[in-house]
Amino acid sequence: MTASDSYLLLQALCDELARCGLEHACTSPGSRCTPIVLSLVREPRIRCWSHLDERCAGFFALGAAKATGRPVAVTCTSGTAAVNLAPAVIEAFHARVPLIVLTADRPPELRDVGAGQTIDQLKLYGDAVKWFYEVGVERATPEALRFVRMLACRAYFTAAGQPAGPVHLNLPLREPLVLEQPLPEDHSGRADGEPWVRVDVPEPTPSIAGPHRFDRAVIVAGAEPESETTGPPLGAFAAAAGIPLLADPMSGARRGPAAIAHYDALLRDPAFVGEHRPRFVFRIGDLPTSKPLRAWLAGLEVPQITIGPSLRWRDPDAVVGLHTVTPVRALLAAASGGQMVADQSGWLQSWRAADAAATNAIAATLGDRLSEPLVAAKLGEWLPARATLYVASSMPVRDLESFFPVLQEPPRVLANRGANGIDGTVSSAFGAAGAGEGPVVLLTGDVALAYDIGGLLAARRLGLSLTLVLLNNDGGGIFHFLPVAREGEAFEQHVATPHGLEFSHAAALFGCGYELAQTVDQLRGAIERSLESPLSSLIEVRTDREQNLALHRRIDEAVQAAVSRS
Ligand SMILES: Cc1ncc(C[n+]2csc(CCOP(=O)(O)OP(=O)(O)O)c2C)c(N)n1
Repeated sequence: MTASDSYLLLQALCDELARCGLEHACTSPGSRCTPIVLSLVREPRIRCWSHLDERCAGFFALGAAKATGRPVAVTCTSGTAAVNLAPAVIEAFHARVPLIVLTADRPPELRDVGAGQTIDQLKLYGDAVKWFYEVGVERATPEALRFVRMLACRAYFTAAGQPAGPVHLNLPLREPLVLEQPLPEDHSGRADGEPWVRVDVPEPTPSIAGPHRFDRAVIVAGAEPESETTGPPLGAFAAAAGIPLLADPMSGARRGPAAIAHYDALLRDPAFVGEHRPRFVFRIGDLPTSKPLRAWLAGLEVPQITIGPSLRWRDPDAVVGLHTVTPVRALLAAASGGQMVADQSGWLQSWRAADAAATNAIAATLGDRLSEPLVAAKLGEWLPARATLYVASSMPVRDLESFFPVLQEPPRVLANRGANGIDGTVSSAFGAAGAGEGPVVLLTGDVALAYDIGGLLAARRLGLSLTLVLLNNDGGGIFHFLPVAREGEAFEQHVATPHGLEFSHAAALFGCGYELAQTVDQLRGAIERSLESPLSSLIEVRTDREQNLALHRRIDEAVQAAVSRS
């Protein structure tokens, strides 16, 4: 076996991935992975994004795959490099994001004998991949080339198929790792440029018989990989059917006259809950984060039905009675095509009146002083529909759910909510900025930013434009909402973890613009300037953890008072 064999097989693998539709790959440096990296880089249809750190590479690939809805490849060298991809692989598995992980490895004879940078990489990610395959070390015979082409198609379509997720190919490579002579031409692919194998999964066409009515129903919509195509018809359907739509911004469905923005605040109010008992619940996408919403769903003794393109068991309280496995779009098309009798009972109007009262109470409580909830609300107002808002876990994603307004054409909202980690947030947002369309704004806390500060390398090295809006409360503000906040100094040092970092230095180190915004107008101006700029910028808003907790409490009280008056 020669270097030509490895390169011929890898060239076929990359050609085949590109034929399937792969457009983006992330690389990281190393020796053993050289043939994979060079083969990806030499494939003109694949754009390669270079990273120093595999954790960043993995999350960048994740963000790119989320933004495009298509598989993205990520490769790395052997050893702990491959382990550093694990957080992104696990997030991709839980969030149904298609990734193709190509790890380089030592060949079998160099394993478990003390060879350098060699660990057991077989099934390294356990059950968090849809498919693992240990590729053989082969001569590039016509049969092996054909097999590798089939393998590439299988990897691509397995990652992309419902539910989407990561696949892992482990690629043992023997030395020499660089070519000594030019690679012979390879014509082993299909002559028409098509992939070796195509996969045809016809979309089901559900039929809904007879006139249908959904009195006193609600729709709960959470994060959904296909939010761009399901969000708009869902908003329109709910409005036509007169069904309140409790939609997390990540669902893409917080839009139109049936969307209820402040369900998180409304469902904290026992009086409101008592007066708004539904008869049906339709659940689409992931469960939203809101604790009051989850508790409310858990306590309802009414039929609850999930709708989604694959069977998933997102029901920690075991209250769902029917899982309807069908693409949401197809079902909505069938329902809208039939005879629909809208709920005329005033049910939706009652939810809307309460939501309007909550909106006013929140606006009055927030005023125009910069605060964490106000930033979440304002980003909704300011960002154009073509923008993507990437939101960090912790309070940013919760505040977005609680305070993001109902809009006609909202921006797309993405977040790493598969496993709810704060790791890799910056890199994921850069991945979305690199591979997706339209400007990307990241809303992040300071601990999440500090955690993935190395992700900022993508700004200058990869020439990417990302607007980072940093809510800096010097620690994890979320923990003040938990009972552990009573634990004094131990809480402060070991849970809240203040760090005192001066983030303008980080911006300077990584070649990002920096602005400190102290008023709403300054923040808006800074965001507008950043959206126009080809460079990345960090826009910092300083807040206080204790005051943030108190503000959230005041908002809850104001909403309850307003709703009981309405
Ligand atoms: C990888 C990972 N480690 C730890 C946690 C636990 N965790 C949840 S929120 C949080 C603090 C986040 O702080 P920050 O990003 O500043 O946001 P804030 O809470 O202030 O909104 C931590 C450590 C996590 N979610 N993910």
